Amino acid sequence: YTSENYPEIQRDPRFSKVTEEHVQFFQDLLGSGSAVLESVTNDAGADDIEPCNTDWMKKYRGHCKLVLKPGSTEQVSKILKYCNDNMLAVVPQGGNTGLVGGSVPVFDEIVLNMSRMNQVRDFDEVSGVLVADAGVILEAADHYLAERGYIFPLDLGAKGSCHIGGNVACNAGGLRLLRYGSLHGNVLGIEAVLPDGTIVDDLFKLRKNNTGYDLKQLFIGSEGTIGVITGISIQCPQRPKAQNVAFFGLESFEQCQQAFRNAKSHLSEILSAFEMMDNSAHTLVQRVTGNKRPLESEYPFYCLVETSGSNSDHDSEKLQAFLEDVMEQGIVADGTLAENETQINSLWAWREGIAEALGHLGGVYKYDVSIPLKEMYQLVEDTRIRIKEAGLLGDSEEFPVIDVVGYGHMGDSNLHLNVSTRHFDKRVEKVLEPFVYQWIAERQGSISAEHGLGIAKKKYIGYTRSDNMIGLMKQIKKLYDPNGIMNPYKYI
Ligand code: FAD
Ligand code: S2G
Ligand code: ZN
Repeated sequence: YTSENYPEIQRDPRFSKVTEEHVQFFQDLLGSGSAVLESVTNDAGADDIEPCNTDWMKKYRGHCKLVLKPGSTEQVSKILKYCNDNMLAVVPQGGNTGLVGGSVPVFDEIVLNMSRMNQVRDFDEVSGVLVADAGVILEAADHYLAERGYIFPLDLGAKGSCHIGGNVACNAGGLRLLRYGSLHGNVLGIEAVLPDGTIVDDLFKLRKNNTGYDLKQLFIGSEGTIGVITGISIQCPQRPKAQNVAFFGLESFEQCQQAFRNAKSHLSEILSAFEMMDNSAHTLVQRVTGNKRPLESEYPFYCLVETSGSNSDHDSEKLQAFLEDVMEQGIVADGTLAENETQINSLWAWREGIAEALGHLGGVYKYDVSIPLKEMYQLVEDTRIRIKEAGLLGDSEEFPVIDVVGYGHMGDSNLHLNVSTRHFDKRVEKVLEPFVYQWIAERQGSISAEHGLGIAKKKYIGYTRSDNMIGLMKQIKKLYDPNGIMNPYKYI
């Protein structure tokens, strides 16, 4: 049978269906409590399984009948070896906040959910190296570090639910990549399990370790397709003592670029985030939250600038000079500076709350892309014209597109083009795909900046990667997962 989202995908007949005998094996291994949720022997378990079958956007829905929640790396190893020997397909799952349909089954794949492996294993207070289970929730990891004067080098709107293992599996970017860099640089070690049960024991805590191929890098961004990440060790920076946030209104994207350049030169090492949103995004957040906007008048663009440093007097001095400069030069039309932590959080909420607000309004077509900065906003304008020409912009049942919005991590040249609609509608999808991907390919951009490929972008990877590179990736996949049981139908 086929998946409703992707009728062209057929269930792979090589994969077994889960039987009562399989369920028995897993209950003997994990105990028959909450570590095994199943609706094979009776339908009663179906309700408990439902949340693992549907993604955060409620856009992708699988039909798994068995969710396994291992409590140790050993158990993961035994589970995967059994699944590999019995041709049972597996979807590794963290917090299920991924946005490309990678974390839920396409058909009846077993969900291997990491939420029970949620312990901090070790923390070195001098070096700042944290070793933790993959199932630790990002916000919990950051709270643990905050108590010790450190910060997790990643922050994103899903922090309350996503797992650090899922973050690593997606190579998530987020709101502070500009300051702390990518997980490819911060992750020092990985523990993972391959489908044949082999344990990848590479949990080093060293910043430097030049002893052979750096295989852990393969797991960062692998989206559950070559193994299950069970533990990570990560270099965590000192938590900044001083934090400031400024929120600006600007008349053009050209001025956003000038403000960014100015921020880099004035703020330099204390600049920790530079986010952009257009008025369409800002307006939809206001429509959903009902909150009063930070600035009186409306502007076509808004930027949120954050500084993080060790001395608030020094930082305020730099920030003051920056603010005066961008105001005097007329680069920004208006702005506000947070006076305290509450105002910092409320300004951030206008940026972090965009995804939530769009989800609240109905269906969203999300395009997380990297574009050379000069043209970053042009895609939003070209898409808005295309949607209008198709006659789909109307915020009504018949013309379901509410608006086309653009926001994102300007510091990383990462745009989040989101087409907000009353409901998912194939007419909208046909206008957008492959148009958006062709547009990106013509500018040597990336069709996925940080959210990964999942199932949503599997068929579009060729717009960014060459056949040669895709071929080399498939060789790696074949080497580590020869039976193809790991997160099938997705990625490459
Ligand atoms: P899941 O969603 O459960 O899984 C994601 C993928 O990783 C799947 O393919 C899954 O199979 C695989 N996986 C999960 N755990 C493991 C494991 N232990 N071993 C192997 N594979 C595994 N992303 C950004 O990059 N930047 C953002 O700014 C950002 N903001 C977001 C804001 C909101 C409100 C939301 C809902 C999402 C946002 N995201 C963002 C998406 C983000 O990538 C995911 O939320 C997160 O990184 C995935 O972690 P998770 O634990 O939820 O993984
Ligand atoms: C962000 C969240 C998901 C989206 O807010 O930075 O990564 O595209 C996004 O709304
Ligand atoms: Zn993002």
